[in-house]
Amino acid sequence: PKVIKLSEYKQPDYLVETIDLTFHLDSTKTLVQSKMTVSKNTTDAAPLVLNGEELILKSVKINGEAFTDYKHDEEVHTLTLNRVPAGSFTLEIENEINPEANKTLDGLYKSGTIFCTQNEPEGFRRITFYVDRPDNMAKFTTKIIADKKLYPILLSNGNPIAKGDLDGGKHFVTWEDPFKKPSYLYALVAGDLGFIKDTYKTTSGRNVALEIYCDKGNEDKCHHAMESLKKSMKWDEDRFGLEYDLDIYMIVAVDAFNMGAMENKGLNIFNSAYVLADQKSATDGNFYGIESVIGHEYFHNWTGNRITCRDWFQLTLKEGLTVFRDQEFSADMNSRSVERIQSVLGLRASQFAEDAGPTSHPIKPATYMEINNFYTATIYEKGAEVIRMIQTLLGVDGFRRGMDKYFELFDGQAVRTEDFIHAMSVANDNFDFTQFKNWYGQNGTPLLKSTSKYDEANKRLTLTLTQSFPANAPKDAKPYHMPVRVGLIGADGKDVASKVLELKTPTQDFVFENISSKPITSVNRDFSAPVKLTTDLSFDDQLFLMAHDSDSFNRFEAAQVVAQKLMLDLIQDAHAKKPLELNAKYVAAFGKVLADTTIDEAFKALSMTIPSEGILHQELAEIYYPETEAVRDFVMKTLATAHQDILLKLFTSIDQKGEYKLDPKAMGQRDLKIKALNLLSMVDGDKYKTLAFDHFKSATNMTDEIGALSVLINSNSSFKAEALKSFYTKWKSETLVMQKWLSVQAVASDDSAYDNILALEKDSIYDRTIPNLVRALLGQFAANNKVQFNHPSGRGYKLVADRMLELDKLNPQVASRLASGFKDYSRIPKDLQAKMKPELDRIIKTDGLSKNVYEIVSKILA
Ligand code: B3K
Ligand code: ZN
Repeated sequence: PKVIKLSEYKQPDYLVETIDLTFHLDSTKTLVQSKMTVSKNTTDAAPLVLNGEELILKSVKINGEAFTDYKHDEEVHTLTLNRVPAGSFTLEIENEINPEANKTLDGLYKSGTIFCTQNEPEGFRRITFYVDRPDNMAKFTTKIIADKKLYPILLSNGNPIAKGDLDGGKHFVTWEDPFKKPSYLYALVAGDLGFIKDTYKTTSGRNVALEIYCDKGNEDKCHHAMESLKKSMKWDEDRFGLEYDLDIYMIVAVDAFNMGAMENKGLNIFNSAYVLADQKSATDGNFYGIESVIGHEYFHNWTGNRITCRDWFQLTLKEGLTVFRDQEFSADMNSRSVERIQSVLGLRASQFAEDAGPTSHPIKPATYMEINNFYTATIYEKGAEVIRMIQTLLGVDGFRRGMDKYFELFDGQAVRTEDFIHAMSVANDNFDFTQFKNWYGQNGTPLLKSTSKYDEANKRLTLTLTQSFPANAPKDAKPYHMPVRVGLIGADGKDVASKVLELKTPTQDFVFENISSKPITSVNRDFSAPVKLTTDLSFDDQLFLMAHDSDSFNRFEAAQVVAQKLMLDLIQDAHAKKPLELNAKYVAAFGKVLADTTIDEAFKALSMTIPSEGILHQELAEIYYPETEAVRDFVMKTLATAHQDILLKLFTSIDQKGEYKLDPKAMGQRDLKIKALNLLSMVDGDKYKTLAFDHFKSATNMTDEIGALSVLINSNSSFKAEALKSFYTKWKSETLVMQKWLSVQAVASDDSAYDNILALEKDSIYDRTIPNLVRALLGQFAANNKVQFNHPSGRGYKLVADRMLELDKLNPQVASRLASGFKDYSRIPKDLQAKMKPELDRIIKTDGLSKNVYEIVSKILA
């Protein structure tokens, strides 16, 4: 497949100014009529080349006359029109598509009985022939014609301007979007949908109609999404002075969707997992995720839609910025410190792993084969960290001035990351971002080392920060400009100094004067730079930070650093078949945190996090999967056995009889109970497994119900089978809940996971054309059941490779994401490599492989 390069960017030869679309909707034969005004955008003699994929061309007219001087090349997906008029002209095209046969879930397709679209990044070319790239911005109108009984609701972007009945039981609605937009933001929905309605009054007093659509019967599960939408609208006004700009905002929930949600102008389309929730069927994590994704798509209206990307290499311009905005929104709506810790844990689990592996790329890549492969943790989450660093360098007010400037300069345009940086700079006395821009073009997680020296005689502390690059960074990598937030803590636990240091050179000394006694250093507070930090702090210093750091992130982090170090040593012991022994000081410190009554429940629950297998694998030159799992189990069991009384007290003292609430306190309490139960279940004997089964049976909400079920499965309790069965009987008609049921079984650590997966695929609740179900079962197995996926027989590899190849024919985007399980290839033991390699070879040699899968697997094998 062809490699697309940023360095070869060229403006489009032709631009579309307006496009009027008419759809005659039909499940297998939809007629699309498009009428565009087109004008030339180059002085070169160039034909008009339109993108188009899987389209049946019916007719072409220019300025009202039939036009025949074209070539439709279905191999390379283009329609080339030769000798088109010199000035502006109208181009009319008719084509036919088959939405029901479209299982790629890109373009126009059917999710159940609902017609819907997904056009980012290159789906619009599956609807009609077009200059399908984000720097071509046009005004869209849409007339939808469909059977009135089957499809009473007809939606598209903008405002409805006409509607009426037609012959033959049909009706139509016409929509007009007053804002110019790229085709990737285009949307259409039709169906017999249920909905809820509300209104929002903007600061300037305009009323906006809010509508959320779903399958009939699910209306009651849309209220949390509606509340989240109103909160998002208010927050963007308060924090960034940004108001919504149309009279109507619609969200549609569908079951068949490739990702989380899509920010189409005025008509978001969502994976139903990010809309539908109620106490009984959704976890606290689901409620939290819905608020954040509703926010994310809403915030795109300004950062993405009003100002969009010039080309797809700029993806982080809208995604990194919008993730940063949704993280800040979540922090303001919930607990700021919990939000920060959770997002850093997420970054480390996915982005750090990605950045150290075969598909490592900078937040602004220079090349791609398939752009769908670049909707990654790096573009999104690391991108958000880069934006956060800009805010740390400029301050919250300076950052806001930069945002205002960004909209002042670029509203209505398709721009580059450099334009964003330019706005930030001019709004802040021309702040020099020259070196900071290295964050955009260099891959690999930077390493940061901190050491300190205290000079007693002069009451002076010198902190030395040293940055370096990981092995896979570019050969000519240049030092980063890093904001490093640092605190110095006195013996009484109080800060004696706190500031943001700017590290620009490979190594730099920072001097603090008038420090009366030797302090403990707290470095990279709030995770101010997305780096891997090592320090000269002793074990006791870390325990001191755990108890005293005023920065909640570093208080949390200290425990992780200690646990990680101990566990990495234990993994080597396990590999050498030495007996395992857990450091007693750590066991005691863990108990202190459990017993501390000054810590709130949410933070305590987080502090009970034992570094995940995935995090530990990142630190291993050669990955020992069973040893890592065994060590983690050993650590949890040792901690639990030592502290069972206090754990049990934590579990029983939180009373859940009152009203079900979704505030941070109530969510923290539920999380703490499950974390305590999970630890207790590791203790020998049946006592706590019975407790878990009781918790499962008496649960009145999904957080407790699925939490307890997963504890029963992980502890391989004798209640496991009964619990799984009763859960299935209770929930089998709710696909979102069944996805959870599949996942807990897919990640089960015992040998039965493999056979279970084969059986579950045959269950009537499973459907491989629904991405959520594939991800819940096979995606979870490949990514999060490391021991079973990497089974010495190689059966895990073969299963996932088989499914990838089957799915690649239906939905290459879903197939290519399953490949992530293979990304450890270069670091697994030789005997596993010998099993994995033939599967990777088999995939890459398959005829007709999508470029999605080809790109990822070829990088793994490189
Ligand atoms: N912009 C979309 C993602 C589209 C992914 C296409 N493979 C959702 C989001 O980031 O808000
Ligand atoms: Zn986004």
